Amino acid sequence: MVGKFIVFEGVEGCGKTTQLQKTHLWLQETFPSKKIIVTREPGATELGLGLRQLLLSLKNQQPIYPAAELLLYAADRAQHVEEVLIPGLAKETIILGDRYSDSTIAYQGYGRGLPRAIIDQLNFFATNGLESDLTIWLDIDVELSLARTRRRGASDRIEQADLAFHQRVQQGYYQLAQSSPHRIKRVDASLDEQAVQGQIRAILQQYI
Ligand code: T5A
Repeated sequence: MVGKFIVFEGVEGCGKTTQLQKTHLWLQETFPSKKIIVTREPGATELGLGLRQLLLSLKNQQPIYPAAELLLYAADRAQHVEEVLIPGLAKETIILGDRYSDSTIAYQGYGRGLPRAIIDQLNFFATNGLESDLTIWLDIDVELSLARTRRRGASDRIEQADLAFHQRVQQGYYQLAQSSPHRIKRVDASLDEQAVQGQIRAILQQYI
């Protein structure tokens, strides 16, 4: 098997991080000789960690305007692609990513209402055309997923956006999955952790 880039996407609290960790362990057991790494956006590089702090912290007194937010996510992605993804894939690594370019379409496009043509251009510029090989979309009702994040404790800047924003983001994922059915596979993320993991393994078993 050559290097593969598998991304987990979805609204806040859909369970990506939980499922990514379980998938990582399972793939390590299944392919013991294969290098498998986990990465995320924003914040996979040193530069990205600084950008993540700027983007998500509630300490900033000034609002971050949508265009600035878009450019900061693009900067994080450009660094991530060069520093982590391209070298990893060249070494035939399986890379499990927590969010990638579809997040920008869903959040800054559908959520903030920024033009899709600009987002597509910026995504292409930041990634040099590198797409995920497979994206697993954890589909869940937004009110249920936000309730999960609230149970976990303090919210970050984007989690605190209003319900209508998160519903637009969810609509964005739905549209993306409709338009790219070969690359984006849906799982029902409202089920318990084991059941969600079962769906993911079934997809990966077919894929790998
Ligand atoms: N963003 C990101 C953009 O706006 N544009 C972009 O281009 C990019 C890349 C990233 C933020 O940046 C935005 C999106 C985000 O707002 P983040 O901290 O990485 O910030 O936020 P999330 O990616 O949303 O991560 P979360 O940790 O909030 O959510 P996860 O990873 O989806 O969920 P997880 O696994 O941490 O689970 C949340 C809670 O639910 C429980 C877990 O135990 C946990 O408490 N849980 C379940 N409970 C019941 N049943 C299940 N099946 C459960 N699975 C998990």
